[in-house]
Amino acid sequence: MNKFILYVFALVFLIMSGCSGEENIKGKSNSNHLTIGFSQIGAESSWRTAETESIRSEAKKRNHTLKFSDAQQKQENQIKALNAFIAQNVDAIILAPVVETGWEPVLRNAKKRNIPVILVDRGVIVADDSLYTTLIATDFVNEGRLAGEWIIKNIGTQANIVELEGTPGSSAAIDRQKGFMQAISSYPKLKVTQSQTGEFTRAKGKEVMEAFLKSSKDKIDVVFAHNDDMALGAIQAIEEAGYKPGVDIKLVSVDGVLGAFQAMVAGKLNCTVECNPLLGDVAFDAVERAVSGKKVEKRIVIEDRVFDQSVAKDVIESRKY
Ligand code: GYE
Repeated sequence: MNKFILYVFALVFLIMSGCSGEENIKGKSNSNHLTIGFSQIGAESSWRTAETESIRSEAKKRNHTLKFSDAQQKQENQIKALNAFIAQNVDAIILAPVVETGWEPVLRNAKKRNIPVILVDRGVIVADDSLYTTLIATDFVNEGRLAGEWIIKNIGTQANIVELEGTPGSSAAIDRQKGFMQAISSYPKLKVTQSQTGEFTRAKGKEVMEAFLKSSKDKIDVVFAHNDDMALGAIQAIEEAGYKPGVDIKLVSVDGVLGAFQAMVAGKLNCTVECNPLLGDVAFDAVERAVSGKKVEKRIVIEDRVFDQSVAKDVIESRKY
C-alpha cells in the first residue's frame, strides 16, 4: 500500500513537472542546452570585436551551441543568415541589425516558426514590435547628447565642428547625430561645418578626416566621431597634416574602447562616451527566458558614462574592452 501511494505521488509529480512553466514554447522540456543563431554585422570596429567575443564566450559558458554568421556589413547577408537559422529550426536568434529598416519579412518568418529574436546593440523600425522579443542596447540619442554637452562644458559655445558619421542607415549613427544636434542646437556659434560617413572604421575615419582637412575653408576646432575607431583614424590624419590632436583640434567620440583610453592618456583624444559592448550575459538571460516562455522586457537599456582625459589614467587599468 505504501509503495502504491509512493507510485501515485511519483506519477503526479512527473505529470506536474511536465506541465510546469519550465517547459519551453518549442516543447523542448528538460533541455538546458540551446542552439542559437547569431547574425553579427561584421568586424568594423574594436567595439564590435568585443561584442562578438562577449556573446561567443557567454554561449560557451552556458553550454549552448552558437551558430555564428558574419554579414560583412551587408543586410542581405544578415537576411540570408536569419532565413538559414529559421530553416534549421534554431531555438532563438540573436541579431545585431546593420541598418534600421527592411527587417519585417524575415522577422515575420521567425515569428511564424515561433523563434524568438533578441536584438542586440542596434535597433530596428518595424510597424509591429511583436516581431522581436527585446532590444538590448545603450541609448544612442543620449550618447550623442552627452558628447555635445561635454563640448559645451569643456570647449565652449563657439567652435567649428566636423562630424564623422557611422554606417548610413544604422540606428547608432542616426540617433547619435540626433542627440548631438539636440545638445548643441541652442548655440548658433557651435556649428557642424562638415559631416560625412566614416563607416565606423579607422581607415575610413582617417580618409574622411584627410579630406575635411584639405577642403575646409574654416578652421576645424573639434571632431565629433560616432565611434572611437574613426576618431583614432582622424588622430592619425591630424598628425600627418602637422597638427596636434587633442590640442589644436579636439576630438570627442563614442564607445570607450581601450584604444580610446590610451589616446586620452597620451593627450590625443579629449573625451569618449562609453557604450558597453559586453552584452553576452544580458543577451543569454533574455534568450533563456524567451525560450522558456517567460516575460522579457521589450527594451533593456545599458547605461552609458562619460570619460575624459581627467580620469583616463585612473581608470584605464580597469577597462574590460
Ligand atoms: O558604436 C561602433 C560599431 O552598433 C553600438 O557599431 C554599435 C556601434 C559602435 O561598429 O563602434
